[in-house]
Amino acid sequence: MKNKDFSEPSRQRKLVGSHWGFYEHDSKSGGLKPFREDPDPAMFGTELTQDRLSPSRILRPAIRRSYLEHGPGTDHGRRGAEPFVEVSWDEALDLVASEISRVRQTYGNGAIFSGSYGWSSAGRFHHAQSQLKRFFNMAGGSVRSVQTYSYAAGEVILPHVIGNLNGLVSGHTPWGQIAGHSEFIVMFGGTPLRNAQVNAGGITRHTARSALLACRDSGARLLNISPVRDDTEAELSAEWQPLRPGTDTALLLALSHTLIAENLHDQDFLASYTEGFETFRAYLMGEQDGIVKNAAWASTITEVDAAVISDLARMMARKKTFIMMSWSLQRADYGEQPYWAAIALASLLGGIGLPGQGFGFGYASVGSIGQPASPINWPSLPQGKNPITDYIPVARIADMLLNPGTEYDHDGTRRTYPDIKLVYWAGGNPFHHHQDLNRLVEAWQRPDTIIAHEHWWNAHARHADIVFPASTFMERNDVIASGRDSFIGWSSSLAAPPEGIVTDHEILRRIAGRLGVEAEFTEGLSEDQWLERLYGQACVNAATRGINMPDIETFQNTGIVEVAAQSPERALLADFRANPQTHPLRTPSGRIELGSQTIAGFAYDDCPGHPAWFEPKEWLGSPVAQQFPLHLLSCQPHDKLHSQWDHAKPSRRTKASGRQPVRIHPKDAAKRNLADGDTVTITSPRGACLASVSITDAVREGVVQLATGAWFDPSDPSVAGSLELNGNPNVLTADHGTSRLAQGPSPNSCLVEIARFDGIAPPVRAYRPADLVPDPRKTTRRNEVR
Ligand SMILES: Nc1nc2c(c(=O)[nH]1)N[C@H]1C(S)=C(S)[C@@H](COP(=O)(O)OP(=O)(O)OC[C@H]3O[C@@H](n4cnc5c(=O)[nH]c(N)nc54)[C@H](O)[C@@H]3O)O[C@H]1N2
Ligand SMILES: Nc1nc2c(c(=O)[nH]1)N[C@H]1C(S)=C(S)[C@@H](COP(=O)(O)OP(=O)(O)OC[C@H]3O[C@@H](n4cnc5c(=O)[nH]c(N)nc54)[C@H](O)[C@@H]3O)O[C@H]1N2
Ligand SMILES: [Mo]
Repeated sequence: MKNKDFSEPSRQRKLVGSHWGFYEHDSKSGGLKPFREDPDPAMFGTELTQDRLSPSRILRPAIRRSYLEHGPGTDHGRRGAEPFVEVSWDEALDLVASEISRVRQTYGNGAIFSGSYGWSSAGRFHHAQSQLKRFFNMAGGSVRSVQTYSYAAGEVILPHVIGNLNGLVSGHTPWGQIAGHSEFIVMFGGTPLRNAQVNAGGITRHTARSALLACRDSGARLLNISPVRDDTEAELSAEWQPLRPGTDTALLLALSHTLIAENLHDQDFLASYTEGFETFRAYLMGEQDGIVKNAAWASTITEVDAAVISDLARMMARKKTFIMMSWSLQRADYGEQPYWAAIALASLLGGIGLPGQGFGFGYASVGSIGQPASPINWPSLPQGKNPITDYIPVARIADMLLNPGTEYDHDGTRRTYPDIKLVYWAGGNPFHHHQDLNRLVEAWQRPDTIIAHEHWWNAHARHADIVFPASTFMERNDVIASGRDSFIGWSSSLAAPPEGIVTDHEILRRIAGRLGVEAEFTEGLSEDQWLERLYGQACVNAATRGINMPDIETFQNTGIVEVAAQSPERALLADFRANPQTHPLRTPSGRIELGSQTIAGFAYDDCPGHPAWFEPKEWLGSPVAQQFPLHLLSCQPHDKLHSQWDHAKPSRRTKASGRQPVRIHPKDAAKRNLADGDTVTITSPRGACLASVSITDAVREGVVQLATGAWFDPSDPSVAGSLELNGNPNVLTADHGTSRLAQGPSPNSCLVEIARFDGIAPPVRAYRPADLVPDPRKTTRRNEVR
């Protein structure tokens, strides 16, 4: 009998792959319709084609006026406040090539920053950031960034505690080992399905909803611990335990304290599988600081009843308990701590490595968490080697630009910020992702040159000197695959880009030609040949696992090849649990480190050698709350991915009076005399934006929620810190590292005040194209002739 390694659909179909799933070409409308095999498709994707050619689209290369007149440097004009001049492709490409050469010759490649953080589009070849990194690696290298905005604090703390990133990025206990096994699922930050619509690199079938429903149907008790009730879907009928934002660590410590005080902790597990319990216990008992981290202590911090905390600990000890925690909790001051404290609590409960027990981070944060891993290593664009070794933690971008030469700490190292002269960004939007955008605008004035590839005249493009228009994901073919999913897909171009617009690869190829490194960059391959090579590599990787893949024509004609997961589903750390001697963790002790000598050795005042509670710089218990009494949570938007396609219908439809809605509790609204739909000013110690009021008791009192993604729209870009008009929360958030350990972003520690905006609010202008003016050099020349 022939063994079928892949499922081959009987009919031909054309698909487009994106971070939010696959869609089928709809030959009738010329647009996209949901992929019929996806049980729970992200519907917003079907409408995006309508705004592909919206007025926001960048159609030609463009250069900031003063930059065109005066060249690189910081003496002329203000980035973000100036009109642009459209120029020919040749002129823009020549200019960029000569500027890269100038910076390399004058300062060296260490003065070029190509971190270019951002999700760009799905697709293994046309991944803009990979293309850019490959380009610079062929041209002498550049300074890059490490970690993510998603889970930087988690990325740094986890290797110290469990030796790798399993249970955070991949390797989670699969859903099949939770549903039917867990009796009690405690979800810190909930499991909001709006986020599971999305998955970096794409997703074939959205299964998070059915996985959660299976947990419910198996009879498990579900508890949502969050300031926001609908962080679990209503259909799950989960219980809700609200708490003050940013206080989960105190709650987790008190749960641990209760277990120990009542002798409910699993001492065998602690003895065999953990290191440093005694350090942690002494901290909980207050042996050094005199503060006992008990339920009463945590109650004043979290505003959760002490009796509720103690009962919760007892319930956790009695039932097979699984601890889920969203990625959002560590995107806050001291974000390392809730993760470390959650692992400590799971260790005290003793179920780590068993089905239905233990911990995991990010279930429903993206769609693939808990899906069985792909048996095949999917290929991606080879980036080559970067001759420059310098890097920054990703969220320290403004610090770097504002403070060249300054020292800072990072995970046990002492580093120095480089002096960056040229910033090149393709496929990310720092004016979406970074905190304290008013500060970023000032930092953005520092380099000699800023180059951007974009589709739209968003703030990222508007704050650059030289802008290249790139084709969108629906205007090119690509190979789609996610490391956490068992498929490889072929994305077929739906429409040609506007005339003259090319791919990121093609833009970089043309610059590489001017720098004399085209052959290195392309290896002599066309884009089609690169796609063939990537698929060929996938076939080779599959063959090493004994899996037979279809030929490329079949692949392209059917759009998706799915391979069955081969290995049996295993709980996170199952091997370690089965035998800690033969499967030690990659920590210094080989065990789960509840106390870490390594971290203690760094002697950081903001991250000691065990899980600990620190008051966030901003939270409802801090002095800042006198003036700014509301805690702002900036969650992910349900109607789009980050800032992508904010100009398009699905996103615009959810706004009120054209602005991003801010959710507020009825009592907080009443205190401020606010009605649904009112335009309000939200103010923090750093800036202010407008938004539209949405009153709901789904948010806890004292908490407001404003999704990210509204395009940054300062009312007066010529001055620092003007009122933002569109409802972008990052003019409010603070820009400092989670701690000296991870230096991760901390947007969720942010206090604000809200007031009604009386009078006529200025209209949102974010979706208009940039001001395009005639070439000033031509005007001058004409004047000279006259
Ligand atoms: N306050 C607050 N801020 C946050 C967060 C939060 O929770 N709160 N979350 C953070 C997180 S987790 C993340 S990951 C970041 C996300 O931040 P980003 O990933 O930077 O956000 P995107 O909007 O996805 O930016 C992608 C940009 O690339 C462009 N683009 C898309 N495809 C292509 C392409 O093929 N080529 C080119 N050249 N451009 C392309 C899009 O138009 C868009 O401008 O935001 C972070 N910021
Ligand atoms: N539709 C859509 N999905 C997305 C994205 C998107 O832009 N759009 N972005 C993707 C990306 S890049 C990422 S990294 C993930 C992020 O995934 P997450 O980090 O999990 O997502 P968030 O929406 O930031 O936060 C989830 C919930 O955490 C709660 N929360 C916030 N602070 C606290 C706290 O202190 N304590 C507790 N207990 N709860 C808290 C908030 O109420 C919020 O609704 O989402 C991904 N999914
Ligand atoms: Mo993210």
